[in-house]
Order: sequence, then structure tokens, then C-alpha cells
Amino acid sequence: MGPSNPVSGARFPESLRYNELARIRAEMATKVKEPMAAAAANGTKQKANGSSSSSSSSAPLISNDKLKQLYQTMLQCRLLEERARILKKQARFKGNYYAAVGQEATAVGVAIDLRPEDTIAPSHRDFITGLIKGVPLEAMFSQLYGRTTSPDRGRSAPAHAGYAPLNIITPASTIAAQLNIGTGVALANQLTKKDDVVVAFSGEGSTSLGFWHEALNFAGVRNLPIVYVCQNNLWAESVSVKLQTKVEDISIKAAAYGFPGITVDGNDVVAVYRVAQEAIERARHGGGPTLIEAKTYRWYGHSEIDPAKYRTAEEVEEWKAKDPIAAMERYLGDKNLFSSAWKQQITDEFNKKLDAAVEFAEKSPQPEPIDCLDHLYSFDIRDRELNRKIYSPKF
Ligand SMILES: Cc1ncc(C[n+]2csc(CCOP(=O)(O)OP(=O)(O)O)c2C)c(N)n1
Ligand SMILES: [Mg+2]
Repeated sequence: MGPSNPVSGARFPESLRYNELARIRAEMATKVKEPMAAAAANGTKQKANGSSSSSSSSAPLISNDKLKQLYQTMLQCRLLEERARILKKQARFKGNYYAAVGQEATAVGVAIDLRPEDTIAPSHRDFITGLIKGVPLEAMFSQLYGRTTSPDRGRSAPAHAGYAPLNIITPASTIAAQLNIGTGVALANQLTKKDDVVVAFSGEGSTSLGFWHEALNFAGVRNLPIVYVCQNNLWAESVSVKLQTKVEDISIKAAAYGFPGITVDGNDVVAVYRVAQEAIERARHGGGPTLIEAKTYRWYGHSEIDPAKYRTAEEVEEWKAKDPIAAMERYLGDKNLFSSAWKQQITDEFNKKLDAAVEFAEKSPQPEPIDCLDHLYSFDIRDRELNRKIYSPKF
């Protein structure tokens, strides 16, 4: 018999002994802790422990242009979301907004090099993946405003932002459900022998749901071309991660499904980029799924109506000091690749684009109530609804 459970006092069976978990953890979950150091252009090794699936020792150089693109995209994501937050606070659009401010390095590092044919399965907090994959800003802001010019023609809430032309799945309200749909797309890609991959985002809170485990289990069994990205931002609404799981690193859960899991500093865009590229390439070439756990933090409340009183000011300040954008400015600065003037230029140019997109959305028409029946029912039923009086019972 193994050691006793410190909480219940029950004895673990031999197969679940702590040292067995430690072995799996060492094998399957590598931590990439060293922020940006050695990660890129000088080609030295990343710090890692355990015998990971990562081939960081032979990792190719990341070009200066790519490093600058990573920074520029993170900054644009930040500008977009801060604008969206202001518009929401001004009640210029209805519904809600779930900002990923503070988490940009994860979304950008993972999604920046996806091909248009690749699929993203986003969560409610992954609005910025649209920007990263190339969705026109006009379409994105029309989604926020629920106008007829939005990808779903004004049918749904701001958080349900999909974009079919670039294979971005529309997230449902049910958390983790996007993983099951994304897993289905990965199965379709495999069956049709396409080399397109799926990247499915979720939060650490969603790992407590059955869907999450069903998706990963199925992907493991079928060796599907999919990368699961768990953005562990410590909170699911007001629930601490400590109430979601007893393990320190969520990446270890991949071991249960037979594929690699890796934990990465989710505020280090270079580290995320490296880890994600390796996982995406493995998936693209028949190597099966990977679970990436990115440890990060959302600066604001769960949504724009959440004052987030459940967490301490110290915790927020501690994480703000780990701002992924400021960190990348320092990193680029050390390489003489950054200047305040360049940042200002990016900001000014992007703000003009945001102005135009907001104006476009605000001038776009609202959908008609009857439009909600389109693409849902047969024309017969739609016509019946349109002519409802004919069918009304007479009293
Ligand atoms: C099945 C289900 N349960 C609860 C909710 C309400 N809900 C929406 S978002 C959320 C928190 C999700 O937390 P996490 O997965 O950590 O993602 P984060 O919001 O931190 O990005 C909850 C509980 C829901 N939408 N679906
Ligand atoms: Mg969370």
C-alpha cells in the first residue's frame, strides 16, 4: 500500500502512489520558467526540468522580425480590449465583455503563426484571438455591438465571437464546450487527411467539467491533431484554482490521457511561442495532442460587471508587475529592438483603426426581430411566423 491521503486518511492503491505521480509529472510536465532569457535570438537553451517532450535545446532561432511582431500584436490586443472596456462602461453596446488584459502573451504566443485553415476554439475570454488570426476589426466590433454586419449578423452576445472564414468556432456560453467541438473538428481533419490543426483554449475552471476530460480523452485515444491551451489565471469567476484541483500544475492531467503536458509561464510570450510551435508542429505531423498550461492572470474582474473583491490588491499588483507587454519591451530593449517612438507609432496607427471600426459598428443597422428565425427553421416555419395572424386561433 502507498502513503495515506493527508485529507481523508485513506490509503492510496499502489498505482496512485505519490512517487508514481511525481514520475509522471517529471516525464510529462516540463516547466519553462526562465522569462524570455535565452529563449530567442542568442539560441542558448531554455531552462527546463524533467525529461520533457520539449526540444528546446535544439530550438531554432526566433527572428527579430518575429519578436517584434509578437510585441506589436500583444500591444494591439491590449489597445483593443481597453477600448472595448471603455465602450462597455459607456453602455455603447449591450451584453458583457470578458477582458483577457494581462493574458495577452498566451493568446499571441500560441495563435500568431496559425494558418487560416487551422481552427481556433476560443472561450468567452478569447476575443483577441480574432485579432491575432486576422478577423477584420469592423467585424469584431460589429459583434460587440450585435449589428447585422457582425459574423453572426447580430444574433448573439459579444462573447460569442466566431468567424467562419478563418475557422474560429463560435464559443457557447457553456464553458469547456468549445473543446468538444474543436475536438470534433480535429477528428474531421484527421479523417479527411488534412494537415490543419485545432487550438482549443479554455480556463483552469473548465478543467473541473466532464466535457474537458471527455475531449482530452477522446483526442488521446484517436491521436488527434489538436493543442489544448489551459489559461490558468488562478480564478474562475470568484472561485480560486485551489478549489478546482489539488495538483499544482494542470498540465499533469495530460498524463491520464496519454499525451504530453507542459506548463509554461503564460506571461512570457517567447516561451509560450516556443512551446506552442512545438506542440502545433507535432499535431500537424501526426504526433497527436498536447496540453499546454499557461500560468497567467487577468487584471480585471471576470467581466466588466465584476468588481473582483474576492482577491487581494497585493495579488493584483504582484501580477501587474509581471505585465507581459512591459516584459517584452525590456527584452526587446536589451536587443536594441525597442523604442518609445515605435510604441507610440503602433499605438497611434492602431487607435485610428479602432476609431474606424467603432464608427462602422455604431453606424451598422440593428437586426430585425424576425431575423432570429433565419438559418434556424425551415422556410415554412419562418413564413408561418411572419404571417402568424393567419394561424392564430379565432375566439
Ligand atoms: C457549465 C458552466 N458552468 C458555469 C458557467 C458560468 N461561468 C461562465 S465563465 C465561468 C468561469 C470560467 O473560469 P475559467 O474556466 O477559469 O475561465 P476564465 O473566466 O478564468 O478565463 C463560469 C463559472 C458556465 N458558463 N458554464
Ligand atoms: Mg480562470
